[in-house]
Amino acid sequence: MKQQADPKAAAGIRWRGAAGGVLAALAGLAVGSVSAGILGTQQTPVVAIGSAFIDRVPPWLKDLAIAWFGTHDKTALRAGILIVVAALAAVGGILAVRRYWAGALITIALAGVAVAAAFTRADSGQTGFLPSAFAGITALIVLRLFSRRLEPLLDIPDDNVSRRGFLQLSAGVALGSAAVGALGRVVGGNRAAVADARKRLRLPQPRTLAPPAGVQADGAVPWVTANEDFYRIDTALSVPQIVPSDWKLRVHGMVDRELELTFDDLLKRQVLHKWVTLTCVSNQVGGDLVGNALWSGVLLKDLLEEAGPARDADAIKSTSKDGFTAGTPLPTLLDDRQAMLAFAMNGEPLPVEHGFPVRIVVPGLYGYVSATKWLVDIEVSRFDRFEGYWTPRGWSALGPIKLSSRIDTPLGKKVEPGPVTVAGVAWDQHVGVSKVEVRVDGGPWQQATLAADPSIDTWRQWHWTWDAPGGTHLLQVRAFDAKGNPQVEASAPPAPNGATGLHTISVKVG
Ligand SMILES: Nc1nc2c(c(=O)[nH]1)N[C@H]1C(S)=C(S)[C@@H](COP(=O)(O)O)O[C@H]1N2
Ligand SMILES: [Mo]
Repeated sequence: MKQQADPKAAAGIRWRGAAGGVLAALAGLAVGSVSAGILGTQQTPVVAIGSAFIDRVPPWLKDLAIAWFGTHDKTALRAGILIVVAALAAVGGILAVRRYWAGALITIALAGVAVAAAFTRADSGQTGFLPSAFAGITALIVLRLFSRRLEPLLDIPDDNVSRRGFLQLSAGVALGSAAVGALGRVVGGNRAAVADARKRLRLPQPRTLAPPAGVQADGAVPWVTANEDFYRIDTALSVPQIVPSDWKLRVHGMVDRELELTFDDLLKRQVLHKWVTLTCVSNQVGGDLVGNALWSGVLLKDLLEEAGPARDADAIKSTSKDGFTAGTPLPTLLDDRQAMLAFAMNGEPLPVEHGFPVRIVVPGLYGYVSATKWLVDIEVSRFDRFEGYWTPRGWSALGPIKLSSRIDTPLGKKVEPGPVTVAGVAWDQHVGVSKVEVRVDGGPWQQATLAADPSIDTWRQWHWTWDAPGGTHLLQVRAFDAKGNPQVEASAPPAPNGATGLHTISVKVG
C-alpha cells in the first residue's frame, strides 16, 4: 500500500496510534478510580494489581525495594505499574490502527490481570473487581474511537480531516480523563469522612507528652519520634479508611466467651499511656525503620482474660481491615509488658497510615508479628493452625527483636580535628540495654555514656566524645543487653528474622 512507501507517514501513524493507546488506558484508569470511589472499595485497577504483586514478592525483593526506595517503596511500585501499563497500551494502540482486535487483546489482557488481582484480595469484597472491569470496557471503547480516526490515514496519510479528528479526540479524552480523575478525588471513598472523624475525635490525654527526665541525650536523633517522622511499613497500597463509629473488633476462636467491641466500648475501659519503641524486621544494620512514641490505649491482657483463652491456645492471629495478619505468641500478650490496643500516638489519634482507629503494640516484638494496624479481628488460636501474613513468604513465625545499636552522628558529616560528639541509639525492647561501646579503626572498645532508662521497652540514647585526629576513620558501635550479652557481630540480612552485624561508618576528619 502507499503508506509503506513513505516511512515518515508510517511513523506519524505509529506515534498517533501509541498516543491513542496511552490515552485509552488513561481514560480506563480514570473511570476505574471513580467507580472504586462510588462503590466504596479501595480496589482501583492500579491498587488491585499492586496489592496482588505485593502479596507475591519474595523476601529478597521486598528487602531490595525497601533498600532502594525506603518507605517510598509504594510510590515506586505505583509508578512502575503505570509505566508498564503505558508501554503495553502504546503497543496496543499501534496495533489497533491496523487491526483493532490485536490492540483490544492487549487491553483485555491488562484489564483481566487487574480483575484477577482484585479477586485474590481479602479486602476487595464482592465488588472489588468491578472498577477494573469498567476500566477495561472504557479503554476498549476509547481505543476503538482512536482506531476509527486513524484507519483512514493508512490510505491517505495527509487526510487533514482525520488528522484534525485525531487531535480533537485526543484533547477530548485527555480532558475527560482529567475531569473524571478529579471527580474521583471528590468521591474518594471514606477518605474525607475519616479525616474529619479523626480531627473531631477527643481521646483521653496523657498527663504529659514530654519524655521522662534525663532521657534526652545530646544526639542527632530525638528520643521521641514525631508522628510525621515515624517510619511506615505495610502492605497497604491504598490505606484502609475506617470511621471509628463503624469500627468493631471481634475477639473469638479458642476462648470461653466471644467478645465484640465498638470504639466507644474501648474508650470506656481504663486507658494506659506507654512509651514503646517499634522496630521493623526489615531494618538493615544502621537503618531507620525504628521509632519511639507514646502510645495510648487499653491493655490486651484484660480483654483476653475476659474472653478466657483456652488452656492449649498459644497464639493470636490478628487481622487488619485489608487482610494483613500477624501471629503473636499469647504469653507476650498476657505477661507484664503491657501489650495494648492503641488508639493514640504521641497524644494524637493514630495517623491513618499508622493504623487509625486501632492497632496493636507489643513491646519486644517486630511489627510483622504483632503490630497489626487497622485491626478488626483477633482470633485466639495455635501456631500449628495458622500462619501470619509474612511466614509463608520467607520470614520466621516468631519475631523477637534483636539487640541493635546505631550511630546517628557524625554520620555523613565532615568534622574538624579535636573533640567530636559521637552519638546514637541502641535497643533491645523488653530486655533492656546495659552498655554501649564505640571503637575507632578497629582499636579498643571504649565505653559510651547512656542516657537515663525510663523503661526497657524503649530505645536508649548514647554518646561518646572522640578526640578525632585528621584523616579518614572507621567508627563502630556495639551494645550489651541487660544480662550483659553482647550484640551479634556477624553480618546477617533482615530475612528471615532480623539483621545482625555492627553499624560501621566512615568519617572524614579535617
Ligand atoms: N494492617 C497492617 N498492619 C501492619 C503491617 C501491614 O502490612 N498491614 N505491617 C507491620 C509491620 S511489618 C510493621 S514493621 C509495623 C510498622 O508500623 P508503622 O507503619 O506504624 O511504623 O506495622 C505492622 N502492622
Ligand atoms: Mo516490619
